[in-house]
Amino acid sequence: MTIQTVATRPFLDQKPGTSGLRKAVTVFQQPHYLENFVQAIFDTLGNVQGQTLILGGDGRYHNRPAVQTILKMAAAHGFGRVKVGQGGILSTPATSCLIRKYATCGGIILSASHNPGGPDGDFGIKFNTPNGGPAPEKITEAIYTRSRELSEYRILDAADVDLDSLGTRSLGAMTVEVVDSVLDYQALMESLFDFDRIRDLLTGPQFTMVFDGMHAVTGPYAHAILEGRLGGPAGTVIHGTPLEDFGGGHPDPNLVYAHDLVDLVFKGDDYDFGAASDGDGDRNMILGRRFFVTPSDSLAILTAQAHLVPGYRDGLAGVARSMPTSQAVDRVAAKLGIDCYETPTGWKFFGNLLDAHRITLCGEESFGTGSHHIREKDGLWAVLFWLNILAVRRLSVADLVQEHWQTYGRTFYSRHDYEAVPSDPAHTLIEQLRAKLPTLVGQRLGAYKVAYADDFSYTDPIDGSLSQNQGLRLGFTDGARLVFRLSGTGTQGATLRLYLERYDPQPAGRQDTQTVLADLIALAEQVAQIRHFTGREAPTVIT
Ligand code: VG1
Ligand code: CO
Repeated sequence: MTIQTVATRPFLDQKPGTSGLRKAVTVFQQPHYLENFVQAIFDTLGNVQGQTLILGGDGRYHNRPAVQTILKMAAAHGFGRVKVGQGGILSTPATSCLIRKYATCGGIILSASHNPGGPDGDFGIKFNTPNGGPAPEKITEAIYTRSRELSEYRILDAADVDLDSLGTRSLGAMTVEVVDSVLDYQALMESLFDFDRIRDLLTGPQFTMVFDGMHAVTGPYAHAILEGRLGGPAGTVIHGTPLEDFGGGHPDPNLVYAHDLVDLVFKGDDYDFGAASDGDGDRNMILGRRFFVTPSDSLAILTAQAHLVPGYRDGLAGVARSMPTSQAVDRVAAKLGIDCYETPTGWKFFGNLLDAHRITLCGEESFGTGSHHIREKDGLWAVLFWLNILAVRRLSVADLVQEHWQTYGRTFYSRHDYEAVPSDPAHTLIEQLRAKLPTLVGQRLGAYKVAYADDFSYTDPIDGSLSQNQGLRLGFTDGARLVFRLSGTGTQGATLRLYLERYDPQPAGRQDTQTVLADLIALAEQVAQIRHFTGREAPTVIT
């Protein structure tokens, strides 16, 4: 086995977005494309002699060959050990868990998260730092810079490693340890939640649930924990086998893409609780019987009920939400007398706050919720948190949410996505609106008066780093908001996200969110000319 030094030319497009480098599979299949990016990561890390790396992915198409390539490159760079999930499978939260538990120098996650997979789908790669979290901007920038200048990469000339049987084997001077994908993660969950109580709930006659793995990475975790350890009957987990193309589906747990689950929980009376996760297992959607819990409300409710859960019984240091996430959690934090931070979109911005013990829980409107237990959002964790609360309270999901609204008021919230629209006009929309913002402050728009209008920028309270241009915000005097931003995870054209929010301190009954938000939707069109710039009559996805 010899170490080869392979001449290469830089690809100029290896700029990580909101969460790692995401491109079409065909882009990653170009000769040297993956190798160049991995070389850029290793160069940015510096001396890795004898270090341990965690490696795994969500099982999508190209996962296995990419794992083999990265193992051989790690061996050529002098890593001492790589812990790789069995079959190349590790969810994003499980990877974060392993990095922290074994104090490694980081980990590589192969995933394009909720983007579709298969030969015509997307692939992605993300580097996580020793705290278990996504690399912060200064590291992703360094990786990008390095990717634009490198001229060679190093790789061991060796046969593929067996990824399917557990245990250690050698690859050159390096040890490859194929680990159970679930065990360490499951142990962490047991340390946080009251498994006995959840077991009573799942095995009792009063409660039925269904979890949709969407043929993505969470299947094995959900089978082991919900059905195996917690006694949920067979069939609790549907679509629980990871498939390279996610069964042709779009592994994004929302009302549109998780339609099989939505049909089960919304059409019949069979289920009290439904949940789903995404491609790499870091997102969650929570449903009650014919009831959808918005992710922003979910974060607020977990915060309000955290004292019922063993791992959080001693109180919360603080909470954080991404800027576009609704202000529902702010109101709970105010009542609890704890700090609430507002960060830009993307989990990497929570890392410093978690490391500095400023916050315990955090979340995003995009079906992401998590805590200080790891440094990624965590889909199954959120499901277990909900189950723990329900096991104690013995209320229906709808009743628990209604109770929350009665106490804190209701935040009507929705996100409208215009996916894969032409890039240039989408950017023009943002630029024109950005230019217009200062003129809007103090103006009356319909029933609303503009309190502030700006392009969100964030100074990290721990390391002082500044992140600018994080989304256009239009805030009204009554607390309502409009937020516009372009996605940093899409791979085709541009995706415009419009976030709408309105607060009602004394909500009456079950009102329809889109109806309540109708005048804000019209206002957004008026200020930003969305139809004109996107060429679309309506959003692709409404959540
Ligand atoms: C989206 C979400 C963001 C999330 C990111 C990664 O980013 O809006 O909240 O952190 O995806 O999630 P964007 O830039 O497309 O809006 V995942 O589950 O893809 O790791
Ligand atoms: Co994800």
